Amino acid sequence: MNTRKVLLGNEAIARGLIESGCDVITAYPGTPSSEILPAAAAFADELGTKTVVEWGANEKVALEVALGATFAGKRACAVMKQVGLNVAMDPFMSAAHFQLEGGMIVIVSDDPGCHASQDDQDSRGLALFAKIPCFDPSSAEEARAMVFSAFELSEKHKVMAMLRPAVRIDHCRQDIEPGEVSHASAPANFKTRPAGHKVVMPARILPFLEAHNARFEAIRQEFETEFGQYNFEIPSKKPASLGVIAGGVSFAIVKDLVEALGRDDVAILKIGTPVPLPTKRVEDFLARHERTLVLEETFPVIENQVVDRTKIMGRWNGWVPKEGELVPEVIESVLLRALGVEPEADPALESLAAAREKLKLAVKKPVLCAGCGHRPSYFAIRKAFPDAVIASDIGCYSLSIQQQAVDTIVCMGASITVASGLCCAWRSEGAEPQRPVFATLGDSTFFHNGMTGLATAVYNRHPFVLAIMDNRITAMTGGQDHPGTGDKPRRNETGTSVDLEGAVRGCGVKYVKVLEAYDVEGNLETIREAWAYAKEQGEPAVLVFRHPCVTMLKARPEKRPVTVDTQKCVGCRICQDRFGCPGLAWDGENRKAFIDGRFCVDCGVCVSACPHGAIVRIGEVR
Ligand SMILES: Cc1ncc(C[n+]2csc(CCOP(=O)(O)OP(=O)(O)O)c2C)c(N)n1
Repeated sequence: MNTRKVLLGNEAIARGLIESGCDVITAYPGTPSSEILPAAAAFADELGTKTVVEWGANEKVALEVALGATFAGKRACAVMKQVGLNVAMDPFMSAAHFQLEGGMIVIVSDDPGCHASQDDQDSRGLALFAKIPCFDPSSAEEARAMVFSAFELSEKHKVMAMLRPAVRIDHCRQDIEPGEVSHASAPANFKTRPAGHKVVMPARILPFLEAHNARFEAIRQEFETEFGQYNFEIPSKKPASLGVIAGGVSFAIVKDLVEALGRDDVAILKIGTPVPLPTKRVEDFLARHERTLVLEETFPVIENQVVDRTKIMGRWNGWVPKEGELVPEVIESVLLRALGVEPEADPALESLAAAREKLKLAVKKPVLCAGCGHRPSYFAIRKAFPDAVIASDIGCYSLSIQQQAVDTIVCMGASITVASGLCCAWRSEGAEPQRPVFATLGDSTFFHNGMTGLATAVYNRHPFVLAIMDNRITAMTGGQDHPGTGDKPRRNETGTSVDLEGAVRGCGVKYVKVLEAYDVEGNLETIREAWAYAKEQGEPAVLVFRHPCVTMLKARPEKRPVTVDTQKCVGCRICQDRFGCPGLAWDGENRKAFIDGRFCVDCGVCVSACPHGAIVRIGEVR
């Protein structure tokens, strides 16, 4: 019987984690890595392992929990997206220097092309910075195999290893032969070692550094030999006129292209372990080719580890674009130019562009779902204070930028601290804020990195209103649980839900009120009251706008169907520009709004969006 399964790249990685006997898997969600932890929980349930699978409140927490497990000799793994590694950077650097007892992998998913991220940073560069080995898969199957190798290498050298899949590997699908669990760690045992073994202290660091550098060089050798299976050459059939060195999905793309173009004169060196670079193999390849194109995403990590780059055509001399994803079209054009062929315009792409032009297709802006509780929350804040500065954060609610209700976004948790900074700006002139200051963030983001900022704001007496948009889930990344929900990824396991309002009060906030997010009119007074309190008392006030995420509702919500009274609609577009629900469409010919039944979910909230009373309920609440 054929037992192969088609798995998502992230599922293949998860399968590798369970099969390789990883004992503790922790993560904080973030595209493109989010599916790894839930898939690991599902495989652990299916195979009946005792694997601990847990979400951390943020990536620093996740990495430290995994590290703690390795201190007791267990195999552990922490999973995150690339910007999550910035949050975990502090323990990441410490962990890199330890002589670990158990195997440890950190899986960091990169997002070249910024499909769902604020930047396209290359985590391989941070592996190089920390001097830890990095595996860069070019397929889902290889990513799964690399999990085993990363644990073996980690245990051999007592070093943390990185697996760095990029988005196209995380989200590709490939058929894979699943295996059984093939490794068991020794029973948990914290060995009290002579001081310094698991303690980073300045006095102990120098010998750590020496040992760390030595093992990095030893691993470089092993990437040429024992662990060298991920680095191999596909020789050209004819004498090569061009060499290509490629890593990650760029290898898979260029390999297919060279075959499809029938170029027998191109040799390819695949690099699956870019850090530390197996320099002998690379230099040997460079010596045998007059010119070599280097394809990697997104930072020149391979390129920069080569001392003599004179034969390299890469980012350093402009052959490869410095930004943007290396999608097949880009690689094809770079490859052809490197071969001295001027790429021809693709007729299919040209006719697509012409069709787009002809149809005058409007660019669809990303919007909140119909019925989302974030929309009326922002609408109410803007209605109460049209001149408020609203420092926002990263989550679904950042889409309220379409409602002209988002003034700043920096990174997770920064809404609160930016609001603090605004208060400090006015305070530096001896004045109180000259405009109402609001910070807005979601429940998951509050637990991720909001609490420390809030405690700081209370301590320093910063007068702003924090609105927590509590939809009881981490929605933007696909609906993961967090400390506020209390649910856990493994079947039959329950956690404890951390009380959000209690956490807010624990940070020292005295003014905390919970609002039903849908009740726009009813909330206006409380919003005004909260700002008055913050200003008068000189301290933060907190409003929790609560409404469960509509895409994850467990109960059927009440239906409150509405229609637009065309007699009353004056065409002011406030419902379009300030409320912006997909269920509220615009009739350009008659310059009136109308309800688009294809998208409307009958939540009835838009009744509050029209200042002219043109959106009206029809029939009874169902
Ligand atoms: C450091 C970091 N980790 C993870 C992410 C991915 N991410 C984007 S928004 C978000 C949280 C969203 O949840 P919440 O704050 O509850 O808002 P919601 O989307 O549910 O409205 C996450 C985890 C990120 N952008 N940055």
